[in-house]
Amino acid sequence: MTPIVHALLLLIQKHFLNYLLTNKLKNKRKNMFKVIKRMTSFVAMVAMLFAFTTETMAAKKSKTLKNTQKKGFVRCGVSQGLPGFSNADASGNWTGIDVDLCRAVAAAVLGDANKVKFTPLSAKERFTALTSGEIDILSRNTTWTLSRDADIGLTFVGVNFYDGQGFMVRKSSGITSTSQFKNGISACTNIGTTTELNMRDFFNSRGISYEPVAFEKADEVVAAYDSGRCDTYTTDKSGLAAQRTKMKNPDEHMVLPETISKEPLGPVVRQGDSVWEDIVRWSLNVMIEAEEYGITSSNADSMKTNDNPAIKRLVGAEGELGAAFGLDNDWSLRIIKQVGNYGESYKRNIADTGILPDRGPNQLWTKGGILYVPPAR
Ligand SMILES: N[C@@H](CCC(=O)N[C@@H](CS)C(=O)NCC(=O)O)C(=O)O
Repeated sequence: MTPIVHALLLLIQKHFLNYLLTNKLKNKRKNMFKVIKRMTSFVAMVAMLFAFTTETMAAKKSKTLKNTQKKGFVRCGVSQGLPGFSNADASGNWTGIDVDLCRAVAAAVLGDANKVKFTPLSAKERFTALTSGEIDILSRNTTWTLSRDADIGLTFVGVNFYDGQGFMVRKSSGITSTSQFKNGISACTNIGTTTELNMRDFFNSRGISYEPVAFEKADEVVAAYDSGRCDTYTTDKSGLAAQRTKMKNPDEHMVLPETISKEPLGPVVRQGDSVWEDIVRWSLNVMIEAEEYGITSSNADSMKTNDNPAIKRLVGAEGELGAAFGLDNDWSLRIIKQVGNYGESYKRNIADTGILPDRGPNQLWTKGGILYVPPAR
């Protein structure tokens, strides 16, 4: 029950008792006590009703939460295979930091991080899959831009990887900087991406003529570049590092030092369900803040008795953070225990796999990076 509702009920009770005492009933003490008794149980009933309604209100408000709980799994749109971000092994097990975000939401709303159905999507088809209702979270190395966010159907909830666009070339080309790019250069890339647009801006603003070679499927882009169809392969630098691992001879290629754009990658939800949007946003924030406070999948339970109230709140030992979303108070504890904090997820998926061992900007603000999330309180 919220403090406001509680205060309201006490006020009603007080006024009613005053009324009883100042009226004719004053003399009929026996009757009065009966009425007070009835009144008290009435107030208790109303209180229970209020408590029940406030708890279920959030769930009622969110059609997506209700449907997800009914279905028993989170419907998550991912890439068609990008190591470190969203990638399936031979048995169809998905891993990656984008995958972990969806697992975190499943742990929060369903109690089990494994209850996720992953839908691989090309860059071109990803937004339609979300707006048409095929998926409920798009967690697919997707850049947050004004036009995408302002799109009638889409809402970005945060950033889980700060990236920028780069270029890969064959070492044998002798190119070590984009300043050596010459007219007629051919560049392989994915259709339906910010990459295509940035590449156009980059070459046009420098007056360099270029030949775009674009494919819908990432594997086609990689294969085309790898077979020598293009002089350069351009995409997010994380993508270049990840796709390089798939090439015939990764050592024959290098990523040039220049970064030509800002690519803040993050999860997207359908516009119009603000409770669901909040759940996804705060599932991500919990992972980042847990790292900030040193809460890990292995020590989360023991943090329940920590002296720091901020830590206690994150593991559900203090406050009622879950109620605002219509969730229980262990929602965030489950995320940390089952999926881990952001640092654990980064290490497991991106650092230990050799994709990008250095966290760069994706380090906590307290350690010189730009990962800074609002407080969970
Ligand atoms: N971040 C950019 C690029 C996203 C993108 O689609 N990148 C490609 C190249 S790394 C990709 O994800 N490929 C994997 C796939 O299509 O499954 C965007 O949001 O437009």
